[in-house]
Amino acid sequence: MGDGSRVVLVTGGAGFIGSHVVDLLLARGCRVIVVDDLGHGRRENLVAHQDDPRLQLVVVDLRDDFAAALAGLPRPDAVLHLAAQVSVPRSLRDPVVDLDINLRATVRLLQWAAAAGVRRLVLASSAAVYGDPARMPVSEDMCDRPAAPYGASKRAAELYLACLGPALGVETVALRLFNVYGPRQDPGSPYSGVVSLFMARALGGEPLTVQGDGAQTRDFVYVGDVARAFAAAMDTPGVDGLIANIGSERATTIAELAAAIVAATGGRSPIVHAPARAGDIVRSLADASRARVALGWHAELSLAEGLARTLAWLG
Ligand code: UD2
Repeated sequence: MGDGSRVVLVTGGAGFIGSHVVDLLLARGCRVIVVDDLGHGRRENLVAHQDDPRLQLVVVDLRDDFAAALAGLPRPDAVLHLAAQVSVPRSLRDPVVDLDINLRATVRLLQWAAAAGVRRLVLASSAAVYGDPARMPVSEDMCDRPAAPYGASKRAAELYLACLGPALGVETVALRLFNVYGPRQDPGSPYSGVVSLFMARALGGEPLTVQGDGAQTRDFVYVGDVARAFAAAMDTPGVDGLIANIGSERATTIAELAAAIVAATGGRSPIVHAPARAGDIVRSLADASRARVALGWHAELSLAEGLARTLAWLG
């Protein structure tokens, strides 16, 4: 990168992860078009760039006529597709909405990208494609049993990219994100990420609710590291068709996470227990060696440092 004439389109660019991708692209000299319906995304996430003429925000839902909204704008070199229906429980309640947003809109976006002459499309996929796999850590070939429509629609989107991308002449990469955390993650819903929920409660001196025995593990990856993965997926030559795990390769139990957050916030909050969440995955841990080899990417930030940065932002 570093070429100021490059244009990158980021869907979901006003969201938690997307806005960090936008920060990085602008820092590297790109022009950025953000497409976001501002359903979960927030203008505040992009406020640092409000006077930057290289950033353009187009407010449109990808289920609507987004092509009309994009007409007349510069042709992007790459599309980074992070707009999504992100709630696993909602995908069980509303599978057709999940399908429309996570699969149908992705296919339409790929067709638009082909017509616009876009070189490469990078999809934000998910560790949800794995369900509860028999072996840990998970590598990319173990993905046949998603536990919810969310994982199924993400997997289906990967498969559409794999067959349609070559047919339409668009290179594609899918990044399977593990549990992303960091500044701008919204603790506002019961289905928000556990880091943001625990931090908000700990800062308020309220109890942290560990669902289940707390021995379930997750692979927490810092949002800044994830943004670097998107930049690498966009720029690395010779990776057409790549699917890669994006995780820290470190397993943390939810009980450990709760204790670390209580300690980091001054230790006032009690930790209480509640029944395990229906359909909760017991273990999740990435084997990210493919990303390391193909993209030269690995997670750099330790969980302790990432939590400290997240707290500083909330603070
Ligand atoms: C993550 C992703 C989801 C999907 C999925 C794939 C987030 C926010 N969600 O879901 O989009 O990719 O992975 O498998 O990253 N917990 C508590 N107390 C709380 C909240 C959560 O104990 O107050 C537990 C919860 O029961 C679970 C763990 O923390 O065992 C992580 O929950 P989560 O909602 O942050 O993320 P997860 O892994 O279900």
